[in-house]
Amino acid sequence: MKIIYTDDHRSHFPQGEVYGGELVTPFERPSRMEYILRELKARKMNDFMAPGKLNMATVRKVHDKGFVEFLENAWSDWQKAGYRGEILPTMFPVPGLRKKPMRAIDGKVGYYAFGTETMITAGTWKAASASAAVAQKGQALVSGGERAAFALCRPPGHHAHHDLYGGYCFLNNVAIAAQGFRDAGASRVAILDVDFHHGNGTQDIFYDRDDVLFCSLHGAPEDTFPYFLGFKDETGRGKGEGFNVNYPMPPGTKYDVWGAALESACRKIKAYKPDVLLVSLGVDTYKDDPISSFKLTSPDFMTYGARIAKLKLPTLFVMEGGYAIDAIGINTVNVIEGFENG
Ligand code: SP5
Ligand code: ZN
Repeated sequence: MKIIYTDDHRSHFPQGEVYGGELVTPFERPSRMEYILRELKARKMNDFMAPGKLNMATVRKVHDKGFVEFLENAWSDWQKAGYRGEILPTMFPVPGLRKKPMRAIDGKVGYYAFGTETMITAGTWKAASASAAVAQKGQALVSGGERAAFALCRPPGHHAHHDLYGGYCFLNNVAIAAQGFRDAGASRVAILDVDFHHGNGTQDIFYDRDDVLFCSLHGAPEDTFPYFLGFKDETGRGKGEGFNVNYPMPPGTKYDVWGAALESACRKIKAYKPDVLLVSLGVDTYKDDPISSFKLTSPDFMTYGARIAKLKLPTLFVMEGGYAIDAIGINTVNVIEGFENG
């Protein structure tokens, strides 16, 4: 399978992540890609391609115009304000306050962020826009007839809403690719999100739509990030009613329960008869992931890759999370290998 990748992700590496009241080295770090690349090459998966130029028209169909401009200009605006650190919000327009357009960069940051763990730094826009271009290239390949492709995106995207960043995500790569499939002629697009965390951003973007089915398997929001979205009763709105399916699961979930949820999601996807499948591929469901609580083993990743292949759909894998660095390569490539042999 073709793998789309660029080194541009390296320009996003904030010095800190707010974690348990400390500033720690971000879990979402450039070396994640090195481990995945090494394992791909070790298994003779060498069909690499570079992305093209980012098609901004597609980006603007899933993201707010002001939000995209904010991301592009945030670093220079922060510099102009005289700040010496990285960009971190201090105030949010939570219910009770008012969400009005802001002039001050500090106000804009709170307006467009949903949390505090994700810092913006000098190279964030370069990396985030390149990551979206990686997803777009994968979409173009699959739209052009490839059975499958792997968009090795970094930074990840599935937490980014129409107009909010957070959870290590800035532009929603999988949503941008899904929109690209629609624009290229697909009538129905299915997104299967297997990252440990709920794909709150992807859900938000497609919540009112019936042309994109979103299914997410994740840690129950009462227990884990992103906390305030991803409940079972979120099923879509208006025309989108019935086209959003959440599978929240408790801490300690093993493959018996997780695999049953996957089976249910695969049946929903099959019944939807999509033209194409996107997989938000996070491997933070792994038992040793430092910020997650599911208990999948490395062989489980191969098993579920094969199950996804049985859907027999043109498929684009889009990389999301996974923070057990020494196993991220094995687990990610297990999914791809399981799919290819499945
Ligand atoms: C793409 C993706 O996987 N984003 C995840 C963002 C999670 N950020 C919040 C981390 C907070 C972790 N708290 C873990 C408690 C473990 N004891
Ligand atoms: Zn995750």
